[in-house]
Amino acid sequence: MLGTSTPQVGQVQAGKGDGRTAGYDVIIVGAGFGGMYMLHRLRELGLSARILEAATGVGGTWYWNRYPGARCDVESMQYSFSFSPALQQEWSWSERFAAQPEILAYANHVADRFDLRRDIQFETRVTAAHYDEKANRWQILTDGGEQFLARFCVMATGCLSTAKLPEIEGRDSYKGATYHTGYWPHEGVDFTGLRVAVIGTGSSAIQAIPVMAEQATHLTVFQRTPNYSIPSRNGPMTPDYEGPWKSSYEPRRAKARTMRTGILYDASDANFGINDVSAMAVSEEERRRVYEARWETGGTSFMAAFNDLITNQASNDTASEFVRSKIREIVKDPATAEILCPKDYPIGTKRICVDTNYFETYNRPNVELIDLKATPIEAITPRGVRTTDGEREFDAIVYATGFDAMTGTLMKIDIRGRKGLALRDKWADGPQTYLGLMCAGLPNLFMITGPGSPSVLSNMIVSIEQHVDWLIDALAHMQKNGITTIEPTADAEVSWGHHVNEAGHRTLYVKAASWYMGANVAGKPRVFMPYIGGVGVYRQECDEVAAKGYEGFVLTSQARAEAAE
Ligand code: FAD
Ligand code: N01
Repeated sequence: MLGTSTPQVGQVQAGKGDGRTAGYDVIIVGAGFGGMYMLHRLRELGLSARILEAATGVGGTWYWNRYPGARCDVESMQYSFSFSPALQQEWSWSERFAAQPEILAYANHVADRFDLRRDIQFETRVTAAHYDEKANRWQILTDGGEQFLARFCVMATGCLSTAKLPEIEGRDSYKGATYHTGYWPHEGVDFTGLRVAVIGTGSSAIQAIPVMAEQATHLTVFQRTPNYSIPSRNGPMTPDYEGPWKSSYEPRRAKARTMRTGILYDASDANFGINDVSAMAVSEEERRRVYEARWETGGTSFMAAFNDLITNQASNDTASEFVRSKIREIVKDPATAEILCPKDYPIGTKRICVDTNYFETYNRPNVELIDLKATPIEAITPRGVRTTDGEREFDAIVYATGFDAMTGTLMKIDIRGRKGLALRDKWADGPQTYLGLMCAGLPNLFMITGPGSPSVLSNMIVSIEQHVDWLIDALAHMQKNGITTIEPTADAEVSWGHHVNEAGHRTLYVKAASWYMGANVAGKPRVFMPYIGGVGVYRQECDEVAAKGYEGFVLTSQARAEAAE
C-alpha cells in the first residue's frame, strides 16, 4: 500500500534502454518547476519517486526557450518558489524581470540545493502511460524502451512545452538555417551579417525581435496578427526594491496566493495595484492619466488599470485604443504603425505581451514588417519566403509560432485509463478535467496546472505550488486512511467543465482566436481551456473539495475494490 518508500514492483532501477522494469510509488513526467517541486514534496511523504525528463537538464520552459531576449513577465521577486524561506532569502535576482539564463540557473540551483538530481532521469521521453486496472498500477513506457510501474503518475509536462511549427507549404524545402524559439540551440545563434526572417509576433517574437535586430543585417518580420504589448521597464534589481520584499516575503506570498493572477500588485503603488473601479466610471482625462501612469510603470499590471477591462467591451475599448495611440506615437512610419495596431480583438484576450523596445525596433532602417493579412505567405521556398507580393531571400528563418498549448504535450503521450480509455479520445472535443487536476477514467493520474485550472492565466509558480501542495495533502490523506485509488466522478468532471466554460464566457476572452481557445492549431476544438475564476477563488474551491472529504472524487482501498469484484 501507499506509504512505503521501497519500490513495490520490479525492485530494480532501470538503466536507459535496458528493457527492464522499475517500480516506484510515483512517476513524475517532466523536470520543470512543477516536476521538481512535486519530487521535493513527495520525499516528505516517504514515497519513492522518479522524474522522467526528455531534456538533458532541469528547468522545462527555461531549458528549451533560449531565444535572444527570453525573460519572464512576472517580476522575478514573485516568479520564484515560495516554499522555502531559506531559498527565497539566499537567492538574488539581478533584474526586475530576469532573463532566461538566470531563471535556468535558478532552476539548477533548486535541483542542487534540494538534492533532486538523484531521482531525475534525463533524456527520457515518456511515450505511453497505461493503467492496469487489476494491479492498480500505471505502466509508463519511454522512448528508450524502458518500462516503469507506479501507483501514481504525475504529468508535470507543462502547458507550453510542445513547440508548433507552422503548416506552410514547402517548409522543409528551405536550404538556410531554421530555428523555433521554443527549441533554441544551447550554443546560441549569432545573426551578425545575416538576412533573417521572423515568422510570428507573439510574446516570444516580441522579446526576440529587438535583440535580433541589433545583430542581423536585415530583419524581416512576418506578422499575421498584431499584438498589444506593454513596455516592461525592466532594470537592475535594487536593494530598495529587493529589501522590502525579502523582509516581508511571507505575508506578501500569502497575499499573492489569494489574488486573481497569483501576483501581488503592490497596494502602496498606485500605478501597480489593482484599481477597483470600472473604466467607464471615470472621465476620459482620468482614464488617460491612469493608463499613462501604468504605461510608465510597465508590465502586465496595465490590465489592472480598471476592474472590468476583461469583462466589459466598452472599458476594454478604451485600453485597446490607448495602446494603439502609443504604437502610433512610437513608430515613426504611419503605415507601419497602422499594421502594428491590433484592431480585431480586445486587449488582454490574447496573452498580453511585455517588451523592451519592441515597437521602437520598427524605426530601425534594417527592420521591415510584412503584413500577412494583406500579402499572405504562399510558401517557404528553398531560398526564403514567398508571399503574394513576391519572394524574399533569407539566410535564416526563425519560427516564433508558439505552442500546441495546454493539451498538446499530454495528447502526444498515449495515455490510457480504465478499460483502455484513451485520453486522446476523451479530449477529442476539448479537455475535460475535474479541477484541472484529474480526469474521470484515469485513476491516480494527476496533472500539474492542467486545463481547467488557472494555470496560464496566473503566475504559474504560484499555481504549481498550489497544485502540488493540494496533491501532497490528498496523498497524505490516502496514506493515512489506507486508500489506494482516487478518481473523480464523471458528474463532478462535467459540472466542473460547465463552471470553467461559463466563467470563460462571462469574459471577453472568447472573442479572440487565441491559443487559450485552441485556435492556433488546425482542427483543435475551440474551447477556452484555462479556468478564469482566479487563483484565490480556485484555491478556495480546491480546499473546500478536500475539506468535504474530497467531494467529487471516489476514494477506494485495494481491499474494498477486491471485495467489490
Ligand atoms: P515546463 O517548464 O514546460 O516543464 C515541462 C517539462 O516536461 C519539460 O522539461 C519537458 O521537456 C518535459 N516533458 C514534456 N513531455 C514529456 C514527456 N513525454 N516525457 C518526458 N518529459 C516530458 N509563466 C509565468 O507565470 N510567468 C512568466 O513570466 C512566464 N514566462 C514564460 C516565458 C516563456 C518563453 C514561456 C514559453 C512560458 C512562460 N511562462 C511563464 C509559462 C511557463 O511555462 C511556466 O511558468 C512554468 O515554467 C511551467 O513549468 P512546468 O514545470 O509546469 O512546465
Ligand atoms: O507563441 P504565440 P509565443 N503564419 O502563440 C504566429 C508564453 N510566453 O511563443 O496570432 C504566420 O503567442 C501567430 O500569429 P496569429 C506566453 O504565455 C511568455 O510567442 O496566430 N504566422 C503569432 O503571432 C505566450 O502567450 C513570454 O495570427 C503564424 C505567433 O506566430 C506563450 O508563451 C515570452 C503562423 C505565435 O505566437 C506563447 O508565446 C514568450 C503562420 N502559419 C512566451 N502560425 C513572456 O514574456 C503562427 N503564427 C513571459
